[in-house]
Amino acid sequence: MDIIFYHPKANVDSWLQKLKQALPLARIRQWTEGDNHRADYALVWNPPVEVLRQREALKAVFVLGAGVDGILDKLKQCPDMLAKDVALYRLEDTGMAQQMQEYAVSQVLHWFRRFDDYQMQKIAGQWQPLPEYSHQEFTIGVMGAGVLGKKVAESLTIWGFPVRSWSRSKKAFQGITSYAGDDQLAAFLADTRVLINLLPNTPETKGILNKERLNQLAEGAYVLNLARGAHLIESDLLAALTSGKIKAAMLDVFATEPLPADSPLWGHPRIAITPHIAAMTHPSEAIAFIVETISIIEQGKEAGGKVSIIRGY
Ligand code: NDP
Ligand code: OXD
Repeated sequence: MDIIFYHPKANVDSWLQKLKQALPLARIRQWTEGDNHRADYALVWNPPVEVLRQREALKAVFVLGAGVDGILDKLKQCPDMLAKDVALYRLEDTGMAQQMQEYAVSQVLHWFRRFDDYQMQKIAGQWQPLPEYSHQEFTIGVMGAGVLGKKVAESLTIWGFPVRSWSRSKKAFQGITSYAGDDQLAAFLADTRVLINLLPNTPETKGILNKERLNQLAEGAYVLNLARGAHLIESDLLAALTSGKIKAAMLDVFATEPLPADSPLWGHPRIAITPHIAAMTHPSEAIAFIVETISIIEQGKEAGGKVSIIRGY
């Protein structure tokens, strides 16, 4: 079995070493320019078209992350990048759900216990206990109830917050109120105090966090964007922060990454920023998932993590 690997930023030697340990019988190589030899599988992140186009013997491509918007955008521009019979897989969880839970729980508790307000008071040298928030007025709304959204929503129920989710199809998760489809979006947003975005970036969800949607949230709501910068209209968020409709936001993803030095988001006192690290791909866990999936494919069975190119996630 031949496997090609391409990742523009990762430690390639370390990946190759781990892959060779996990698949000792496979021939595994890093893709380099001009390589047009056969490969059964391709493991990629943001690949140039040449990594996949007309690749002899290719059975499946593994995207080395959870989101597939990057590769699907490229496929739209170059439809011959992937032959119709080549399956596309993504990483499901592989340690990312726990990272998302840690991120979301720590930030929700930070806001709930008013540590943002106390930080402002500290800067002003003010000693002033503030009224407590109640769990009942802190409804958490998780957009996207897939592999990551479900786990994040579950981890917040434990703290006693009312938790709701929004997805395309209705869910029956214990302790979580499910809203589904465009018809129920307004009801989902109404009364949501903390909005956590874990949607995939598709033509339907692009720009979904806009003025109209932000205005439907509870007064003084909080926004946590953990999915993609393309979901959020940054200028609409800034306006909603100025009006007080939104009290604070924490953003891990941005319309342009790295976030440009002149972005007004940097200096905003009510916006916290992390550089797209909410959930990283951990090679060992990712490789375990890929090895298992290849074994299922080789047995001619259906494996999890298969992307629907038509659906866009
Ligand atoms: P999944 O594909 O498992 O879940 C996607 C969820 O979104 C599903 O519940 C789906 O509904 C819902 N959804 C999709 N389209 C719509 C729509 N039009 N309307 C309503 N709901 C919709 O994805 P993951 O949970 O694995 O990942 C989510 C995203 O998180 C990734 O696409 C990626 O962009 C982002 N991400 C960010 C990271 C970071 O470090 N910041 C790291 C990893 C991922 P249904 O269940 O009905 O299909
Ligand atoms: C991913 C990401 O999609 O890191 O995996 O954003």
